[in-house]
Amino acid sequence: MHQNKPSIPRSSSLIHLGLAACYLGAQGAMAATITYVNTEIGNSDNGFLVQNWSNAAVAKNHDIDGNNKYGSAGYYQIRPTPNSTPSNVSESAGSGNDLGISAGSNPTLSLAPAFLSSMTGGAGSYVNFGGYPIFRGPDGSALYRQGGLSVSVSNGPFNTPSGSNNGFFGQAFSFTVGAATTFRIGITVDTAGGSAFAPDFVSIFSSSTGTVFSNSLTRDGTPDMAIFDITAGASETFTAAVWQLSGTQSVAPFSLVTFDVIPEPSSGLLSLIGLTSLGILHRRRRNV
Ligand SMILES: [Ca+2]
Repeated sequence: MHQNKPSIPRSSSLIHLGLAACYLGAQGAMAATITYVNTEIGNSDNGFLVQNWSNAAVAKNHDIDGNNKYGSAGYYQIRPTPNSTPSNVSESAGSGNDLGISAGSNPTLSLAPAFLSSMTGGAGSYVNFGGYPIFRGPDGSALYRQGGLSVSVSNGPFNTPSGSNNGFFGQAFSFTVGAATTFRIGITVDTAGGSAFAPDFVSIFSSSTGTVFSNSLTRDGTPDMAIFDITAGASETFTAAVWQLSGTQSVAPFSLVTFDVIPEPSSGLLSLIGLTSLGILHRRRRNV
C-alpha cells in the first residue's frame, strides 16, 4: 500500500471516495458480538421471576428496556397447556420446525421479533407432562403448565468452560437477523420437572464469534433463563444449543425464548460521536 501511494492521484474527490470506502468497508465487515449477561433463576426467593417473565409486578434482575418484563420485542412460549386443565404433549418435530406455532392443539404462543427474518427449532420432541412448572402466559396473567421442545444432546464430545472434551450438545434453535439490531435474548431451560433433562450450559454460536457459553447452570428442576446480549448485522445467523457433561447426557428441553431490544444511545451521545468522527475526518484531510 505505502509503496503504491506516490502513484495515486491526490485529488480531493478521490480521497473522499477512499475515506467513504473505508467506512463502508468497516461497516460491512463488522462481526457480530455475543456476550453472556447472567442467568435468572426462577425460585420462591425471587417470586419465581422466570415463570413471571411477562408479569411486570415481579422484579427482574436483567430487564433492559425499562418495563420490567422479558420478551417485549418478541417471544416463543413453547406448547403450554392451560393450568386449569393441563394436558400432555408428546409429538416429534423435525429439524427446521416452527417451534410448535402451527400445532393443532396447545400451540406455541409467539410474537415474532420484527428484526428476525427466520426462527426455527432443531429436531426433537414437543413435550409437556405432569410436574412441569407453571408459567404466566404472554399477557402476564394467565397460568399455563409450561411445555418445551426437547432435543437430543448427542453431538460431541467438545470442550466446555469446565473442561476439555467433556461435553455434548444438542442444537436447540436457529435464527437469522433481518435488520441489524442489538438485542437481549433469554433462553429458558430446566423446566422438565427434574434434574435429568436440564442442561449444564446454554450456548449461542455464530460463524463470526464461535460458541459463547453461559455460566454453569444448576440441574435441579428449577427454571433457568440464560441471558445473552447480541449485536447482529443483517443476514447473520445464530444457533442456540443445550449442553450436558459427558456421562450425564440425555435430552434437554428449552421452553421459552424471549427477545428485548437494547435501547440505542441517547441522541446527545450520538451527536458527540458524530462530532468526534468529523474531527477525525478533518484531521485526516489536513494530513494528506
Ligand atoms: Ca436450575
